[in-house]
Amino acid sequence: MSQPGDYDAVRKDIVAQLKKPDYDDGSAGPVFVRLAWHSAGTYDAKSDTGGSNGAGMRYEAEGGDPANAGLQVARAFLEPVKERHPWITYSDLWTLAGAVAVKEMGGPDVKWLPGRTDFVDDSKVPPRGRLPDAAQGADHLRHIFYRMGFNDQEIVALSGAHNLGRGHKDRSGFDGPWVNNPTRFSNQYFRLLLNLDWKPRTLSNGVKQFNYSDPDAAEDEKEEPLMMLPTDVSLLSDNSFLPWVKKYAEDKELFFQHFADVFAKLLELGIRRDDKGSVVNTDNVRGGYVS
Ligand code: HIF
Repeated sequence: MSQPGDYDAVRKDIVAQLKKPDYDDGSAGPVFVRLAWHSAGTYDAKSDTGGSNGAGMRYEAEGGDPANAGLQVARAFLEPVKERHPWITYSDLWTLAGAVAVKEMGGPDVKWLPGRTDFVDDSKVPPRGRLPDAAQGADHLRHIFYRMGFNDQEIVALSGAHNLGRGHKDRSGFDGPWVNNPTRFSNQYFRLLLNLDWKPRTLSNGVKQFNYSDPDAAEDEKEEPLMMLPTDVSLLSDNSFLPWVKKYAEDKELFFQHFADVFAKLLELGIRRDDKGSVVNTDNVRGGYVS
């Protein structure tokens, strides 16, 4: 049990939880990043609802959303950290785990601030349907991410997180990693998106994605194909998105800077702070705090 406010102790324990030799590609990092993003990505700027404040995924209404399939694994991996530091809220823990995972996998420092509170019941959980549908295209991406308050450059910078992890047939129905080393943060996603010959594929479950297999690999050395979602590929055929894909493919430093900024912005959606950094809008947490 650490002192309340000792976020460095929490960070350390999150790092310890990342190593998972028997899970996926050996790291819980990617699924932590997805947990952090899905907790924040329900934000709607107009109604000022949703976002990471509240940790609504603890409730069936949000946690059971098919868009969140698989994230119970990430939440379970973080449970021992919560047990060791019971003073931290789930909403802080899940967002911090995303920032720590990006850094540990070789990515930039994502600025993270504490102070989120957890809903005491499910009455404030945002409606389902706010997270993106990977089967769609550029218009849909704008619809979803403009709603949160992002612009086109930010949408592309965020997209670089698909350098991490993989699609799982038993979660989203998509299958495979985006890059060869899916636990290392880099700008490889953009380089592969631009440079490989992505072929449409319909999987046995009917899901449509894009695949790439090395045509020169010998039959017995064939690696698992790489994949792109329809939303990823849509970045290539959009005049406003494409220039950013090219910039980030060429300039890893620029991508890292922009990603750090935009991921930090994502984790802060819907959270208002005073000039000391304390969260002031706990009023949307009916009944006060749970931690
Ligand atoms: Fe993902 N994303 N995401 N995503 N995502 C999946 C997996 C990850 C979208 C769909 C999917 C972002 C945007 C979008 C990560 C991080 C981010 C999967 C596969 C789908 C279908 C889930 C599974 O089967 O396990 C769509 C349509 C998005 C709009 C562009 C963010 C920018 C890229 C915001 C983001 O940070 C991560 C990490 C994973 C890998 C999870 C894993 O368990 O390995």
